[in-house]
Amino acid sequence: MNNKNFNETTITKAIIDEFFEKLRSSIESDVCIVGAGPSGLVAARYIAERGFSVTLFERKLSIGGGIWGGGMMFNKVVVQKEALEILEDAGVEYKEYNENLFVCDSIELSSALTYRAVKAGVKFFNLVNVEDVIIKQKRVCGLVINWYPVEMCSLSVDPLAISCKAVIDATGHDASVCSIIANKTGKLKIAGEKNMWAEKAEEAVVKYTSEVYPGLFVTGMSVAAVFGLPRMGPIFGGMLLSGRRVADLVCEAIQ
Ligand code: 48F
Repeated sequence: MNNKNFNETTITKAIIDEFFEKLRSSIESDVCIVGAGPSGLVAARYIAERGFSVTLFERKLSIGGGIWGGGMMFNKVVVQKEALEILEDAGVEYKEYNENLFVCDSIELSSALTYRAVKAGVKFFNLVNVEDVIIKQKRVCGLVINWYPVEMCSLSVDPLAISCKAVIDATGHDASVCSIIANKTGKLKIAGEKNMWAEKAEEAVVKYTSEVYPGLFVTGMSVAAVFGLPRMGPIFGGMLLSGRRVADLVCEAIQ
C-alpha cells in the first residue's frame, strides 16, 4: 500500500510547511516576549487579545517556567486575593485557605495560562534562546535568537534576528535580556534580587513593572532582579498581576 496523502514524507512536509509559515510570520511582530513563566504567559495573552501580534520565546522544552514545581516541588500554587480575577479569567479553580490566601493546582495553572495564550493567537517558540537584542537609535527593536541546544552544546552557529516594536523580559530570576543590555551598553543597572520578604515583594514587583530601557519592558521576577527587590518565594499572585500590568503598559506604548 502506498498512500501519498498518508505516509512518512507527507507527515514530514506537513511539520516543515506549518512550522516555517509560523516562523516566517513571526520575523516581524508587534511584541516579543522572552520567557514563558507565569508573568510572560499572562502578558502574552492580554496583549494578543487586544489585537497585537505576539511572539513568545522560551528556551526550555516545556512552557510554564517555575509554575510546575509549586514550592519545593510540592505542586500547589498560592495566590493572594488581588490576583483571583486572573485565575478566574483563565478558568483555573482555586480553594480558599484563609481570607487572604487561595490555593490552586500548579499543573492546572500552567496548562490554563498556556492554553489561553495560544487561543489568543500568541506564537510560541520553545527551545529557542534569546542571546542578544538589536538596538537602533538607542532603542530596542528586535531580538537575536538561536536554538537553545546550540548554546548547551557550545556550538559555533550564528543566530538569526527578528524585529518588533517592544520586547518584554519575562525571564525570571535571570533577567536575561536586561542583563545583556546592562553588560553591553552600561545604560541599565541590575541591582540583584534581595532576601525573601513575601508581602513586601509581592506589592513591589507589580509597582516596579515598567519600561527599563527604550523599547524594553520588564515583568515578573526579572523586576526584582533589576530593581533589587526582595524575593517572594512560592506565591504567584504578584507574577500574574505584573504580567497584566506590563500588558497594559506595552499596549499603551505601541498603539
Ligand atoms: O522563572 P519563570 O517562571 O519567570 P516569572 O514569570 O515567574 C517566576 C516564578 O516562576 C517563581 C517565583 C514566584 O514567586 O519566584 O520563580 O518571573 O520563567 C522564566 C522563563 O524564562 C526562560 C526560562 O527558561 C523560564 O522558563 N528564559 C530565561 N532566559 C531565557 C529564557 C532566554 N534568554 N531565552 C529564552 N527563554
